Amino acid sequence: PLPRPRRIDILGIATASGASVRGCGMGPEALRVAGLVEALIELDHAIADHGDLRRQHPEMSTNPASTRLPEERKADVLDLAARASDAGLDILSEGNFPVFLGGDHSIAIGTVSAVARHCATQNTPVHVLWIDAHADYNTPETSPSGNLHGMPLALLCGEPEFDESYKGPWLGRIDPRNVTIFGARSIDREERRLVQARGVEVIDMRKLDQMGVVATMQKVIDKAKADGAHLHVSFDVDSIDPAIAPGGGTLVPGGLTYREAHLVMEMLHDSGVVGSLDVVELNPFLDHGGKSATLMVDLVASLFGRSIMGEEPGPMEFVTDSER
Ligand code: B3U
Ligand code: MN
Ligand code: MN
Repeated sequence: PLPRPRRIDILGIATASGASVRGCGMGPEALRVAGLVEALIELDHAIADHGDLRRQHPEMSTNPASTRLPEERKADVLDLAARASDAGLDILSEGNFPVFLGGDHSIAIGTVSAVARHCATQNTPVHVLWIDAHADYNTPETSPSGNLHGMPLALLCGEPEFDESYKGPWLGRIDPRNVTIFGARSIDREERRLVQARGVEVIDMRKLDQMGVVATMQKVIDKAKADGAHLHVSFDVDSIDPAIAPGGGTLVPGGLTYREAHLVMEMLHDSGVVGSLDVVELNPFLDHGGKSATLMVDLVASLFGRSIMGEEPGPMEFVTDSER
């Protein structure tokens, strides 16, 4: 089972600046209202909630549609990424398990950067499991929308099309060959060319239909274990089928079922290789009565040891990256 972290530290990054649909800035609060902290306490975990990072000033737009252009939002994304990176690094340095609540998926620029900076001090490789309907591997050149939530992986993997203006402790911190995208079913043409060229592992929905969760996830877990890696899980709510998770701004039909998603989390728990988690793209404004938020809380609980037969939680082991 997942070696028990000293403490699970929750940090919200309340922003939609990486997206063109607004509302996922309310994600952290919706996850709290849906009982995230209570669910983890019920599993006997120690919890600290650090509250939310957010922009200092209310959202303003100069364009008539009252939606700010991607270029106007970029500074917010990178500012929050820098703050999330530092806050995440503090949490990891103390030996705690960060759970980052988005926010759109651009928050992963900061969160994964925190993990990479921490693991560099421990000589531990970082593997990333990106559970998502999308690949989020566009560059400013290939992006059809200009939205940064469609680009975090490409930035973290050091695609050369990100110029000086994107510099920070995230550029090129991740080896694309240590990234697995899981649940994909909407990848742009140029984006597909890039992930293939860089050796990113893509377990798309077709592969999942054919091979199932167990075989595909076991490969991800075995690879991380063989490498002695810290596995960062970045969970985009839109990976799940819109019928059971309608609370997202960029829904794509044909997603993970309820049981598939839980099995992923249960296997990750049992593997003991996960060291950090993002929960992103939950849009409470579009959700149906908290349905998606509640599902996400239940999935996080599965990752942290909730099981149907309710086996006793393991001993409160303290694991650090140097001990992996
Ligand atoms: N690939 C498209 C759409 C998209 C990616 N991630 C989300 N949507 N959430 C893009 O804009 O890059
Ligand atoms: Mn995403
Ligand atoms: Mn997505």
